[in-house]
Amino acid sequence: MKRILLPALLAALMLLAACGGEPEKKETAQTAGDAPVQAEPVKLTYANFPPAFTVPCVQMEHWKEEVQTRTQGAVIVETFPGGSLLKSKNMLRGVIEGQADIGCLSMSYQPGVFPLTTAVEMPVGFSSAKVSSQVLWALFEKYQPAEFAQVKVLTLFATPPSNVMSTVPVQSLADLQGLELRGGGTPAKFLELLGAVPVNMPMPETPDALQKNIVKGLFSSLEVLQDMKFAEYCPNVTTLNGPAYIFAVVMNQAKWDSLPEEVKKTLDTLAPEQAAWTGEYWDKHTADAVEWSVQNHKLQSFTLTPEEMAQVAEKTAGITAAWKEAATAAGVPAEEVFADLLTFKSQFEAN
Ligand code: DTR
Repeated sequence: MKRILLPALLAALMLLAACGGEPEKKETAQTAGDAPVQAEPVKLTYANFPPAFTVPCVQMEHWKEEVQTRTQGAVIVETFPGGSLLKSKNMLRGVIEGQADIGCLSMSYQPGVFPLTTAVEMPVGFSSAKVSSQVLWALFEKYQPAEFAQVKVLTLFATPPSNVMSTVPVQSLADLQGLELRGGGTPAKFLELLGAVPVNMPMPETPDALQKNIVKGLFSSLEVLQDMKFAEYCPNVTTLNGPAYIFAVVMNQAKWDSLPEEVKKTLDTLAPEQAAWTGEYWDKHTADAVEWSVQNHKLQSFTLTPEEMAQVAEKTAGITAAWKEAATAAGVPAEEVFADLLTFKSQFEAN
């Protein structure tokens, strides 16, 4: 009898301790401050295509830190730079299909796929990436474009203006004629109208193409002089203040829908702040990279004469007209969007 009673008594005591001894631990979300604390953190994978040390990946790590801090650990983000999870070409599809929860893509690499947001690639003379990134977000918020209907947009950002980095000095428009330069999307169109030969290839393939002399340079924001070590091959810069490249960070819609409301709120609040942070960081880092290239690779900078710059504006003026036509055909209210683009630009420039 004793032998049977003792284990039964012990089991009963353990059950009692489990049920009533300690304050109840909730399985569901509790609110602490403005973010939820969950029993099990939500884990999100975040894919990016360029190497870890480039700006699109620096902004990814910043976002990750912000999210983990603001949700007090309720969301954990695992980052995959360098195309280690998904490559640039299939980023949108990959996120829609759930191969990654989150992905960073450049709309500039897929002409025609993003008819509204590519307004921000127009050569309207953006003074900084901070301004163009904020304008991009403002347009997105106002129009909620159909091009992102299948995903949740977590943030958007744009590069500083594109300029020529080349193996040979480009001191005039004549030097640009027939010159093969890496470029994509609207920036590539801009090059073409000036007589250069744009070659579309992903950023990570460019160092190899430069070494093999397949391209004589590239047309991009200048921070890559340092980050991708392009200053080594291209110690010449020509200022054209050409169009920016634009980026989006998107999330799988079903994954987004499954997030706790408090987490969604936190991510929505972060979205425009992240756009401004990335633009500002990109501007500052670009200035530092140019200085680094002068110190380490004797970078030479060239500007065109005011007459030639007027020719640049004249030769590339058709880009905006062509965008309006294509955007209208895709169902975008192009005139209204373009007018808003200019209004938002002056508003953010004034701040
Ligand atoms: N210029 C575009 C965008 C870009 C600028 N810096 C980076 C760094 C990594 C990837 C893309 C970009 C481009 O050349 O693709």
